[in-house]
Amino acid sequence: MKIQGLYLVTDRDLSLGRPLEEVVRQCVQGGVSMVQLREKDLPTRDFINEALRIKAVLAPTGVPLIINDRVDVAVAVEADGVHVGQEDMPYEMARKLLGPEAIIGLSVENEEQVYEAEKIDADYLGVSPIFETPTKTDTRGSWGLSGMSWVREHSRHNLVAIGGLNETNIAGVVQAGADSIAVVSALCSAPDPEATARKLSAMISEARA
Ligand code: TZP
Ligand code: MG
Repeated sequence: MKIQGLYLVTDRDLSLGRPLEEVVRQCVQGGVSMVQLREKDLPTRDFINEALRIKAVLAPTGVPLIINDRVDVAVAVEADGVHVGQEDMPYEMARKLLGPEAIIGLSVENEEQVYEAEKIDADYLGVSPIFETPTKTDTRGSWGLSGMSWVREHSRHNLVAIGGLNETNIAGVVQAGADSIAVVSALCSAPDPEATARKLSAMISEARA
């Protein structure tokens, strides 16, 4: 499966008090092609209920719902896939639980992890972080544009760039080899998420052309 375009990763706390369903709906209206529900401290029951609400928003649009970290939640709500980090459930186990059709993404934070990921059939790698970002501070270093190009040269996978991305820099990241651009704050905190999604999507298409 080809992964491309603009990828929304949610953050309720950065959504300016608006219901997450509303932000997601507007972003999809503006052209987001994938949505990852990312909740770091919701109780499981609340996470599941929220996932079901977001799933209902996405169902008529065909935009896939990806669950961050929690393979159990992805199975429970029959999400389209899961995004796992290097300390989450190993790819092979997640694949076994979710089945051959699920979209499974894996974060890579250094060169060794990129080489390691050549052995698995992940649907995409999350190249993380491209730039340092206040949205996620437990990172060790950042890839930068030269790192993005390095990953493109050494990986056979679809590449989703994440971290500090917005309208000022996404064209360069696409030109450096990203198939898809994932953003949290640039969309969740946008005064008009639909207009911003439309603008960022167009920038990605133009940079690829
Ligand atoms: N993983 C790596 S950086 C990041 C995640 C979830 C946060 C990106 O947030 P923002 O606001 O798009 O910089
Ligand atoms: Mg994780």
